[in-house]
Amino acid sequence: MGIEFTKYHGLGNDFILIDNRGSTEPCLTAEEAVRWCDRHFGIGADGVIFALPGQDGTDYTMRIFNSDGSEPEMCGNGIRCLARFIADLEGIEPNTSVTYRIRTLAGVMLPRLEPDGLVTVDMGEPRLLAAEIPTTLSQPNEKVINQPLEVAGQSWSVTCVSMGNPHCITFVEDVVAIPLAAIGPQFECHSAFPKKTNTEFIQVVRPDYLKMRVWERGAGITLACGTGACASLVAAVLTGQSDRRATVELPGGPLQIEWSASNHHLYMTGPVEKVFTGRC
Ligand code: ZDP
Repeated sequence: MGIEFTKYHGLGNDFILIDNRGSTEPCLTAEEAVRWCDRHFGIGADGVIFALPGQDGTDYTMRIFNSDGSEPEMCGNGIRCLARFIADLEGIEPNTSVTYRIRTLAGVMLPRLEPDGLVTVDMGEPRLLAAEIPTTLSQPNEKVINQPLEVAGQSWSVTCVSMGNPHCITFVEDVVAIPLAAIGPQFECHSAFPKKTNTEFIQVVRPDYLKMRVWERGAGITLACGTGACASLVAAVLTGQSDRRATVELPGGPLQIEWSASNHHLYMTGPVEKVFTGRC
């Protein structure tokens, strides 16, 4: 008995995937998801993702709980994992090219399994206005680019981008030197972010190569964050520091990110791996 699950990860950002095609509501409560994500008392993961039936012309719906039980609008690495999970459920041969239309709380996303095993996701357009992030760092209909933010007794110059979920990006000389565990929570819960925020520190190594460390809203330090990598490339382009196509190196490995100049969508390409299946 129990519920069958499969663990996948994208660059070490790990998720418990559940076949929830039989119902439009997730089969776990937020509290159960917290217990399943616990790395000592549970399965261990950065989040739980449910593959629900599609609606309004989409193939599937994605819902996700963070490891603290909060529900984010979107999840970049998670939607790559979801695409592979669905292909496995549907019995699609490995290395077949297939695109899914996935409904999320941030709109429709299009992950595509590539013949080489990588997954590319059309993440849609970034949102840049303060009201859309949301943040009070600028007037509601203005962008937040290199704005000062007081955290831990220091003034940081931050740029904010929404990929459906909120991101606050700070450019630094050396990402290794940032005391992430100490300051991450203070960015996440700063009063300037009414829905809290994901927090990325970026070191521009070259215009086509960025290094990133992340403190995720509701999950803390993770090895990778797909929406964060996309938001960070947008911030780097807006501040004149990078090309529209770059490699973003995360602790768990590299993602390829492109901000299309023609349709303004973000395209994220990276790996997915299945870890194991179990029952809980
Ligand atoms: O916005 C949030 O609350 C994030 N913690 C959601 C998860 C983001 C993720 N790491 C990603 O890859 O985009 C899954």
